[in-house]
Amino acid sequence: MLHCGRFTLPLNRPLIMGIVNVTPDSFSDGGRHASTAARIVHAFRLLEEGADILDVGGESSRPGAQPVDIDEELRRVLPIIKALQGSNVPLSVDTCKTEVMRAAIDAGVDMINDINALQGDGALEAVAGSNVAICLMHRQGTPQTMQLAPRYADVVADVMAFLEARLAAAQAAGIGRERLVVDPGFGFGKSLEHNVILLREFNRFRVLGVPLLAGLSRKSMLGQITGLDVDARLIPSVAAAVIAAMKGARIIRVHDVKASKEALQVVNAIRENND
Ligand code: 9MG
Repeated sequence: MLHCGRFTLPLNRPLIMGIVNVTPDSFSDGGRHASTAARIVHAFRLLEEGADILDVGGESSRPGAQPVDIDEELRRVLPIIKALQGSNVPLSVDTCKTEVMRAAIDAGVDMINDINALQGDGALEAVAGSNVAICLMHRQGTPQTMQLAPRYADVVADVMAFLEARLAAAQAAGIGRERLVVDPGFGFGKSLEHNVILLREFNRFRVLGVPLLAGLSRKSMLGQITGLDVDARLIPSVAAAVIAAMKGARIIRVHDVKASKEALQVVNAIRENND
């Protein structure tokens, strides 16, 4: 079970987290859902397709993306969060900014997805007193620098040690384990080889004892493997989601909810209960 704001989520099958980008420069939809109204329509479509959680993000984290200021990020995400409040689905906000976390929690989100693993000033304190779930993700570097020269002594061991340390920091700040999720952060300061090893060895992260989230949807590692452009990566994305689910991921972050959901129905049918 994951305690996630207004919800207690069973994790006996992998959940689908649908991505709602509210950015003009996200790598995978290139600002296609331009207006707030269009993004809300898009979010409701993801719900119809079977998303279990929606993840709303106002700052792109693609390699090379430029940071946005707090006011702009709030201007992007808050209208979407408010519009989705009545939809009875857990809402996550994808942000590293403490002020955005606080405002989103006040607006009623159920989860914080922080690609900086609550290392920002005041971030642990901002979420500790709430009841939201938190995804702690590993990354090396920042979106501006992360793909320049990623280096690890042992990528699985290094990522594991980081996630262990962030879990300990979160718990020391008063955040119960039942609210915590971890994610090795595919594509965040990782070469193709690092990403491949992380996915191959994904099940090793289960030793951390909290639910695992995997985000592989349309990522460049899939383009490097297949030679396909970002818009043509549906099948590789679904394949990666299936692999992650088979190796123990409990939340899969995707753009293509319908296709991922159908593929995971097959995974669920053949998975053993404790797989
Ligand atoms: C915001 N964002 C982009 N990619 C992501 C991933 O792989 N995991 C998580 N938790 N967030 C992501």
